[in-house]
Amino acid sequence: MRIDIVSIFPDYLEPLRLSLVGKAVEGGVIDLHVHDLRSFAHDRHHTVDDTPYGGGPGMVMSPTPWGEALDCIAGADAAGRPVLIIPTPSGERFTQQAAQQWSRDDWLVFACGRYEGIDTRVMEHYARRSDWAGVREVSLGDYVLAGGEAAALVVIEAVVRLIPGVLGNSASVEDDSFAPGAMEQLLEGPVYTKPPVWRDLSIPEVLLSGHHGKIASWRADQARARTKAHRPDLFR
Ligand code: JBK
Repeated sequence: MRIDIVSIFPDYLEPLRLSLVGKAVEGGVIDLHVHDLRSFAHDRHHTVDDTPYGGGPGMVMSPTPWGEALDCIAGADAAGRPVLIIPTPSGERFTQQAAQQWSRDDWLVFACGRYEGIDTRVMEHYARRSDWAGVREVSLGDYVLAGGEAAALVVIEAVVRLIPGVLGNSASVEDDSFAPGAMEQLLEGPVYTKPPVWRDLSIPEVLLSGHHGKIASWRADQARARTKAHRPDLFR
């Protein structure tokens, strides 16, 4: 899979060189390209923002450098059709289902906005371009970030770990809280490892019983209790 990321803070994406995603990059599973949006702004100060039409606070990212950057990334000789993903608080909620869908795509391009966002015509334009595979504006949740970079890191990690061969143990993917077919839509319950007693805290007796049926039903009870307490919205 090819992944391109456009940002005015390319160093913000350096964590993609670490850990699980970093190994996928080193191993050639991911062909990663990080681009500095300012290198596509040709004025003296490499300006990427301007005041909003209609007035209001803050600044809006100009469509001009965005168009140059995206056309340069997916030029006339491009190997395929990229999906343009734009993290924004006004997007549709990012879910495990979207992560699974994108893990099967060949090419993802992330546009990381700052300030009050990117001029909407950028999304309109690339949604209509037949040499692009679509535009998805996605939000991680109802809170305010300084820009799309941290959200892009989250989306990329969620996607890349689903690519076959990236995770050592594919059973852990199927066990994920939000994986389709996981215990309905329940959160995972508590987990324990050695030592059996830690600071006066022991582990639930049932986990030492060796009775796999009892362990499975205890875990299901725990998952239901945790979901009811932490995520009543998931609990029917
Ligand atoms: C937020 O994906 N998000 O949730 C997001 C992206 C960019 C800015 C934001 O404030 N919440």
